[in-house]
Amino acid sequence: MAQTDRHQHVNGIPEHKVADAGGAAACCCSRRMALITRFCISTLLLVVVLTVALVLTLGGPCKALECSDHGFLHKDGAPRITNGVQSTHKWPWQASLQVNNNHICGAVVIGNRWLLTARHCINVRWMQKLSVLLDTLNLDNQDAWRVGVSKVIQHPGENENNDLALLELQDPLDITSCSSRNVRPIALPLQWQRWNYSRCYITGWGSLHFLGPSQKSLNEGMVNIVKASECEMLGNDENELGKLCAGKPSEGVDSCQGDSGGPLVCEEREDHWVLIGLTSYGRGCGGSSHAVYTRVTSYIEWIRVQVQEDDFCDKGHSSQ
Ligand code: 4AZ
Repeated sequence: MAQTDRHQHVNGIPEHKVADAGGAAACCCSRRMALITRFCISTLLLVVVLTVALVLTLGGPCKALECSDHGFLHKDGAPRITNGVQSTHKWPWQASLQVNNNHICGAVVIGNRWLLTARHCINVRWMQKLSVLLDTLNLDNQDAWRVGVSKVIQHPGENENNDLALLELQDPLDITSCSSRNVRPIALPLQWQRWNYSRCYITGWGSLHFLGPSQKSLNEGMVNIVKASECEMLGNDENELGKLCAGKPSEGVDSCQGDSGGPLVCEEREDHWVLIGLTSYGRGCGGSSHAVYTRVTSYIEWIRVQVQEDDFCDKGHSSQ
């Protein structure tokens, strides 16, 4: 009996209870394993969700620019024109049109392969030597981006009318959201767009006074666009339809030689800019009259026909 008792009791617990306790321990252990597994899976899921959110917030993998990306100033970029001020941020669509690496005119990036400039800036004898300098405020900057021009399409107009030309690049810019280059096309307006903008700027490396030297640093000036009826430079015949007048004669803010072909842009909504004009001509610089700019809205259809659809963006494409 005593023997039996000894067998039946382990540490004072009857043997069948000991067996039960062993089962309970195994059961408890597997439940703990299940809890740990569940904890591990939830932690893993949380990490995956947070990573996806982070990647989405930071813009995801590099993507090519779309029409809706045109016209935005880079916030992280560093911006005179007669009586303007030196630019302290980079206007990312601004280019210098050069012959043998010398600045002759301004130009404006409008797509992956295309820029606009003034037609009077083009001389066919220079064709082999044309390039554009991008991504710089200073023309002496060794880090600036030079791209050759492979083709020029001049508007088939005459005299100082229809003063615009398209420049096709030898190599496409292929800017992506991850690109370190501060280059971005300007947004083109719609063909029949009317405007009433309060902030418009001209930019360029042109001279600070008539017959002065062109500048190494990019300059900018805030100007007003005035109606043809208020502009001493324009008559009212049909040839004037492709032009507009802008400037700020009261403060002497004006474009000058070497600014031609460069942009007149207006802020449409915060940080989003539209190309309204191309610097064309004037009576001296910084005097009492406004200057004349090629009216971009008048040439949207012409630009669309020359530039293949895959590289054409106007604001009508901006919701893509
Ligand atoms: C030029 O010769 C030029 N003040 C451009 C603009 C103006 C005058 C001359 C306007 O390129």
